[in-house]
Amino acid sequence: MFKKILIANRGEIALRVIRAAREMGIQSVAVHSTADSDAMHVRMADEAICIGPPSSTESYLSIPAIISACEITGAEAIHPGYGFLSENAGFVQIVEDHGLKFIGPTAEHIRVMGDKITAIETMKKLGVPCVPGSGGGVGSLEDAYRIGDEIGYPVIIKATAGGGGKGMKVAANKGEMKSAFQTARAEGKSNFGNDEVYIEKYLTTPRHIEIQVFGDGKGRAVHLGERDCSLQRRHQKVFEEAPGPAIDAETRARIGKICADAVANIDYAGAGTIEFLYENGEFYFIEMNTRLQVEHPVTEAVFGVDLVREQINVAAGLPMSFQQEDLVVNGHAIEVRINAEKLPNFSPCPGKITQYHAPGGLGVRMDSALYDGYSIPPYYDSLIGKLIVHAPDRPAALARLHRALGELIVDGIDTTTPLFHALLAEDAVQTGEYNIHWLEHWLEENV
Ligand code: MV4
Repeated sequence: MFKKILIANRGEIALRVIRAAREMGIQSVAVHSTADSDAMHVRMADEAICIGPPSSTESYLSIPAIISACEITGAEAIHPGYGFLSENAGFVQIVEDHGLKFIGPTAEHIRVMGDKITAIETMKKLGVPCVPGSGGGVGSLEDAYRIGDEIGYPVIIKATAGGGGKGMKVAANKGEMKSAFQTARAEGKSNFGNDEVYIEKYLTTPRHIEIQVFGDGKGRAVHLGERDCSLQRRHQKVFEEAPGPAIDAETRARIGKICADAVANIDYAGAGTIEFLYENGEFYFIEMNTRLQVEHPVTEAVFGVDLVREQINVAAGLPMSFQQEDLVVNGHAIEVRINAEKLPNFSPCPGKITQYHAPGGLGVRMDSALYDGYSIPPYYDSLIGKLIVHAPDRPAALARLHRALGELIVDGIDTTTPLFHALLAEDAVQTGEYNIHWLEHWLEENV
């Protein structure tokens, strides 16, 4: 096992990794920008090292600075958290070239899944159900029209390098194809330096269901069920739950086995998430994330596992601590993302926290790097906390979420907390009868 690992991240996820490391007897090294000298991850780690100025590109994204920090401190492995360098195949290659271990999948797996066309090709070959569509890249408008006729409208044109909703355009009919195709290409080019696009049948009212998978890198893999993350605003998740309200045990076992077998087949190592759209009882693969996700705690809660401990174990060459038969859903978990944002526009709201009180009690977990008197810097993501509740069933989890939100105090700035109080009063949230468009429509009418 490693003696010392470096965490190439900040905020709550850095604390999450430091905590797992400490329980495993592993020393932790925090890295930070000059804007984060007073950040909690710097205080909580065994060692901390400044790697650059506030701008992420010159600090948390600076590969030379992070590799140097490993060399200076003697850290043997790097946990990337989520965001930043977590899905950067070039970074993984450099880490390994320096004799260090990346706590995550191989550079090759990250590269294949990072390009959506190669991800779909790979998953299709592995027997994972995909959206009807072009399969490969579509290079000309003529080909786009031909595929539109074949699969039928509406269709969606997606940039292979896309993300966050950029480089994605719907064509409701033939007449909209030209502009949608050209815009998707142009957005791919300008946002990601890649104008390759593909086409899929546009699913009008799906849910976003993602399957958590975990592999040992040696041909063994398991699934840890699904998360329903349909409640999103502008492609940012705000409320996530496990199990999915629309998924029963048989469905979970069936799609879960498909996903676990797929990643076992490619010797996938560590945590991964296979994203699907789910409509009329059918799953349609859309993309795979090769990182630990923000919402991983709801899966940890219902399966009673520590995914970060498992990631570190597997990176060190040890086996996973569970087999598929050990993994049984227990109860229901919900996560809400507390962002430093001001409603109604969700505008970033950094500033000084004059008072912070985390909720507690049975079945409540608050993952946050906040403390009384902390000043949230304006340079980074607005996520300041994740409130996760776990209870025997969904109604009890909703009640517990209501109770825990009532205990949360974050004074001095605006947060998304009022949104969750309002959402909990909605029938659709209480019944779980929502899809990927529900929140956007609700916000238009209510916020
Ligand atoms: C789709 C889709 C409908 N049909 N693909 C949005 C982001 C990207 N990750 C995939 N996205 C979508 N792909 C087909 N064939 C609808 C969306 C979509 C969406 C997906 C998940 C959660 C929220 C969403 C909001 C708008 C559109």
